[in-house]
Amino acid sequence: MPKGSITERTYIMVKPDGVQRGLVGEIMARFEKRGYKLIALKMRTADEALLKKHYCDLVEKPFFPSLLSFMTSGPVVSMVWEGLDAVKQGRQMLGETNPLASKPGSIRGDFCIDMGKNICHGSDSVESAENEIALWFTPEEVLKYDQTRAAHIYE
Ligand code: IDP
Ligand code: MG
Repeated sequence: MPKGSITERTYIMVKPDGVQRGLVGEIMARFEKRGYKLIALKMRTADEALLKKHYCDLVEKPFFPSLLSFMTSGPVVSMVWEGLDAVKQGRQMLGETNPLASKPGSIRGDFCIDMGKNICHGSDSVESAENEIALWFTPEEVLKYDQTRAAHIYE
């Protein structure tokens, strides 16, 4: 078995621009193909109260009002992916906050140009992942099941 935890979890969200642009399947496919296990999935239009909690570290930023109106403008797709180094690998797969700094091959590096429309969210630490998962899902919505292909993904 690998050194790290294969039950590390990250919160990944396709933002309203990603949903509108038809990138939900593309983003999910990348995590599936990489080997991660999908353990929660939901679509909804988030309200301001939820987003103020989700982005609590950004509420004082000058761009926060536009971030809020963008994020409440339409449905988002929320997911929890589980597997080795899910948080760090998830961030690598997403790319940098600024698409200009995002390498081709990353989601942002392949599909977007503007920081305010960067199509996806991924937790930045294991601690924030656990907080975000608890914010966007009830405990019952986060599933436990065996990934039968795990023996082909992990040593
Ligand atoms: P992250 O999404 O890569 O974790 P954060 O710093 O947590 O980046 O910011 C959350 C989101 O707020 C970003 O994904 C982006 O959509 C938006 N954002 C961050 N910084 C700026 C900015 O300077 N201008 C406009 N939007 C920003
Ligand atoms: Mg962030």
